[in-house]
Amino acid sequence: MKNKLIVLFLVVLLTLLSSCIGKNTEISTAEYILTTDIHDGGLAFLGVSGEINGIYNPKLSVEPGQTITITLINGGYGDHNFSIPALNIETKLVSDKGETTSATFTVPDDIHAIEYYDTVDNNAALGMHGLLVTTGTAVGDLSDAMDNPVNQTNGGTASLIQKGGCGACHIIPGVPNAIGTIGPDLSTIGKLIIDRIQSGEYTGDAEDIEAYLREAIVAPDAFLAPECSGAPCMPGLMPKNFGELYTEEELAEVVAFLAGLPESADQLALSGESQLDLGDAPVLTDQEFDWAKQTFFERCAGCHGTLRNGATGPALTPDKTLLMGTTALSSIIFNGTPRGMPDWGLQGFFTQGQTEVMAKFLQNAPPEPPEMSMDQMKDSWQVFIAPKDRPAAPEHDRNWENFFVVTLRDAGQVAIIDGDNYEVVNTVDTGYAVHISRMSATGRYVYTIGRDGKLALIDLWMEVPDKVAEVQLCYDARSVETSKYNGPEGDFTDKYAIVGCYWPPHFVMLDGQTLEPFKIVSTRSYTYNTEEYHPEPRVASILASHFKPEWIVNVKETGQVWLVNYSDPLNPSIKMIEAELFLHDGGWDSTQRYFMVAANQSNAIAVIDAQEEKLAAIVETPALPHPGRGANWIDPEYGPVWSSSHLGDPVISSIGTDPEGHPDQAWTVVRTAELPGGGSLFIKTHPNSQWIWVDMVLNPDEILQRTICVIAKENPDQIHKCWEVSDYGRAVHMEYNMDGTEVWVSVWGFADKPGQTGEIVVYNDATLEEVARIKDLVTPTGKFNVYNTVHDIY
Ligand code: DHE
Repeated sequence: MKNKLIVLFLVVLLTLLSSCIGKNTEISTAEYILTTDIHDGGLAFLGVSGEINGIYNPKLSVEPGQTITITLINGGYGDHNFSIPALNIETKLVSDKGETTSATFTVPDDIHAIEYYDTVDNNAALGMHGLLVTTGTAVGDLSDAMDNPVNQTNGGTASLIQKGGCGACHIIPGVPNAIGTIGPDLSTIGKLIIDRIQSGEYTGDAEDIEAYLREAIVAPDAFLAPECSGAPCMPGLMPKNFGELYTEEELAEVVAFLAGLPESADQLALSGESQLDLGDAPVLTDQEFDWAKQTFFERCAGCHGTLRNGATGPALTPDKTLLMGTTALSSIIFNGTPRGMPDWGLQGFFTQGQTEVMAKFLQNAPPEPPEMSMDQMKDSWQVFIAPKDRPAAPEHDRNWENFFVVTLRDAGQVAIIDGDNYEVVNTVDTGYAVHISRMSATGRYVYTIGRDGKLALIDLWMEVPDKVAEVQLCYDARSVETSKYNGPEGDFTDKYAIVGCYWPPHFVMLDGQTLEPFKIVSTRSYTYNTEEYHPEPRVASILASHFKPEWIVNVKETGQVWLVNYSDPLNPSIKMIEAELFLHDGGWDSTQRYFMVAANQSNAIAVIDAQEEKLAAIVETPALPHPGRGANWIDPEYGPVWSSSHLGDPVISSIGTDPEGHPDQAWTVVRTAELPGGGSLFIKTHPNSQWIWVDMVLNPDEILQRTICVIAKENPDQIHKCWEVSDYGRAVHMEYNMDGTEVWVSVWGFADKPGQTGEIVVYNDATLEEVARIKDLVTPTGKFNVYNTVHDIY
């Protein structure tokens, strides 16, 4: 109390003195009074009197040529000083509460923004730093800096940060839409740096906060921050051209602002820079626009949506992309992100120029894609061999139930491979960027769906298994399933098929023997939680019930699981179950009563009780679950569990699935096991196996991309072993053979690099030793063993 009174007395005295000074001098002088205080669990300068009164680490406005006096009153909490290292200014130390010190200096002409600190001990790291900013210095005419329209706005610090597109990757308080989670969160960066420099982990050249930030901007790989939203920060993600993009003045302003965080955010808000004028989208030539439109549809719409409303990937509508700007967008497109965005540039799919064209395209409104009618579908429908002309029994003596149907993604084909001897039995043309295959209930027929919505029907009983029919049902599809029910309500074995489309958003029911489409059901409807109309609710995974004539259809954007009863297929009854937004992939639990589906962007697994036809639970999980169909196994402690891999967090998570035997653990994550990295798409096991296998195919690190790991079921908290499957490409998707003794892993190579197009590596599941390599396959990805796919064994 006594000290506070002393401070108050000194403040009054100094205020009086400064007002006297003000009367006798030119307006080119100013004085600021600061004291020291505790703030937000650290220390801070606290403004005293005038416009900075009560503001922590206030921005001190100055003018070039002005004479400034700074007075520091020790308000307690140890020794302090006031210092501006860039101007060689440092007051004497004040050790006792109430003790004052001051520094007077002239503001140089060539500064725009500069930092002040308390350089005693680690007071700066604890929060004692702020900004000295020249008033009236506009940030220059930004309009010709680059063609990002945000640059043409009000020219403040927020505009500068938007010019670099920093907010696309970083959380930056005070800057509109700066909520990116690709790079480190910068909310308190100004407070962290000194500690980091002193910690010994730092690998760059900086010795103070300003130099650290400058280096981080112009030479981002000199030191990688330890954490990027829960994952290790990866080299190469941040563009290296900010040194060219920003002028020296601009760079200094951005650095000064970041150094002053979080307090500088409040000041930005006070300055009225909380809104930016988006301006117009960048202009593309007709040729550029057509290229970007087609390429977006082929490569990007799967995750971001044809109308770009987002799902597996974030929304890319102009209200978001204009704020991100061309630089940030093209960097993300080129380099990918640790959370699963592919590195299209690094992989060689796009040149730097093409990524910029795509970045500009994304700042324009998305073009409206066409619908597809039943007539159009029927026009594309072809039956090559009519059902009556097909074999009545297998025409070969191969063990066709142990065939693997392998997606050759970029070839637009599937390979049918004999699982007993690894011979490629046939390679069949299917759809563009072919995605998955599912089998009919007997296993005799294979249904393969391409991203172009083309469905191919393959008969495995033919002497040389081949395509017997095909049809196109939409422009963009991911899923297909068959009717598997045979029971009191009828025998639907090999009778129907269903295709789920991304665009147009609908599903189509077809004759299972001929692929003649007979029913289209639109999925356009209302989001389950807010009842808002959604123009593009895409059909994600579809699974067939073994106990009812029903398909489980997952409608991604409205968050509904539809139970579609096909017993009266022209008049299907549909039960719509409210689940969670962003439903994607999933599979049955071991009893095949509960359907477990990842709501990936919601970080949750929805559990559907297919027997009672209701939602059983929403299970919160680590970030971005992506299970494929998941993995069922018996946990030594918690009994039956179902595990998911994750695109976001570097873990696998296991959920209890036994409400009868283990009610306390049912529908909760009972275990997580850490992986060396995130970006995992698939996990797999088999009832006969002691292991759970998992990939990390979308990890940005090229070693981890081709590494797989196994976890022992008897010691499930940790990895048993990880290894590289190849010296090129990516290791993706595991599948067991029929009896669960071998595991096949795809090496997803490069279609245009002979010798590295891709292969399948076969492992002995018991010993984890390599058994065979099936070479020279073109970009193999998913593999579907006939027996396991029919019976949903995973
Ligand atoms: Fe897939 C399953 C969607 C990218 C390989 N993928 C699925 C399913 C969906 C889906 C909805 C579930 C189908 C089902 O069970 O009925 N996939 C999508 C996308 O939207 C996404 C993210 C982006 C895109 O543009 O398509 C996408 N998928 C990929 C790939 O890049 C993969 C790795 C290689 C490829 O084929 O292009 C890929 N997806 C697979 C595989 C499955 C799959 C192998 C089936 C896993 C299983 O074991 O059942």
